[in-house]
Amino acid sequence: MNAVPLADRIAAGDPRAIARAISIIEDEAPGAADLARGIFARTGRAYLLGVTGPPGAGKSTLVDRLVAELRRAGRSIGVIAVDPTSPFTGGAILGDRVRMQAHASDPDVFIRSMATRGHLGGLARATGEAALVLDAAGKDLIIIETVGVGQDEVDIVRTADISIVVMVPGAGDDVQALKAGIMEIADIFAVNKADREGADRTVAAIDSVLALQTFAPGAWRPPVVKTEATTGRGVAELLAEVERFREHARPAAGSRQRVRAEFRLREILQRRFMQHIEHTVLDPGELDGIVDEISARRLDPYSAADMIVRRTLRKYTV
Ligand SMILES: Nc1nc2c(ncn2[C@@H]2O[C@H](COP(=O)(O)OP(=O)(O)O)[C@@H](O)[C@H]2O)c(=O)[nH]1
Ligand SMILES: [Mg+2]
Repeated sequence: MNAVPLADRIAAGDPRAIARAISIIEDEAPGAADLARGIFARTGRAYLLGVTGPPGAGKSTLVDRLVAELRRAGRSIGVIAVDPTSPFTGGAILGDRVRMQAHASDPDVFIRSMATRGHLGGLARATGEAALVLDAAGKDLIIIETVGVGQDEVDIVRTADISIVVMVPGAGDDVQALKAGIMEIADIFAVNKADREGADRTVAAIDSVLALQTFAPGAWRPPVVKTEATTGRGVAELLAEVERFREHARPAAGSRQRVRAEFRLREILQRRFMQHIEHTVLDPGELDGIVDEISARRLDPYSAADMIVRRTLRKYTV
């Protein structure tokens, strides 16, 4: 037992306390909710930057460059790398650690990899709460790297203050593919590996998709920036666009905070209600039985849900 409460050690920026707090939240260990409650009042200052894109696009390399630039500007940084591999297979997580080692001895940079599997309450929740910990620890900027595929990842990025979508030459030159995917969430496009053949074509393809959209007067039109993460070319331009967006979105910053607040509340409520229904309203194992009935087509899920809601309400009416 440590004499100083964990929340206070987090507030002091103690890296070991931060690491421990994130583990508690990630594992949904006892005390996770109390911890989140304890630090919440100290959050709300950090700027959340989402970096998303296909595996191998150079996101981690780019994040590493962004961190270096931002450190030069004196900002303290937290990085959450959401990795597609499990922590047991190592691979990409180890890769991220090694790549980020340049910052390993810098107390103002905290880097954490998170696995995409094994979060009972969902990856978006775990990531959001890890970001809260880093926010409470006083990090100015929190970068969240995700692979832009699943709904979880899209949810993560949607709750960030800004989203950079990383593309590479060749991939996504097909306009349809661009339209279908994560285009809608991009505040800035980075065409990384600009040293490769076809970068201008990719920029043009993204521009042509943007040209199909109508932007209200004064609305933000996502810029497309060419980067070369391995050499650092274009990274200063990318950061300049981040700053420009931040200024542009400043009047709406409250509404982004609100989106995040609503997302969080709805998520917690859903979880709480489900837990309540499973543990208090239904008998042990009853949910499984209902699922069996539905899967055997003897019961439809709508009637089943109605029945469960009615039973829940009945419990509280005399
Ligand atoms: N040629 C070239 N390679 C790059 C560039 N950026 C990253 N890479 C390489 O692409 C590979 C994947 O990079 P990584 O950052 O792990 O991609 P992530 O999966 O998106 O995080 C690595 O071998 C990087 O060295 C770039 O701008 N140009
Ligand atoms: Mg990566």
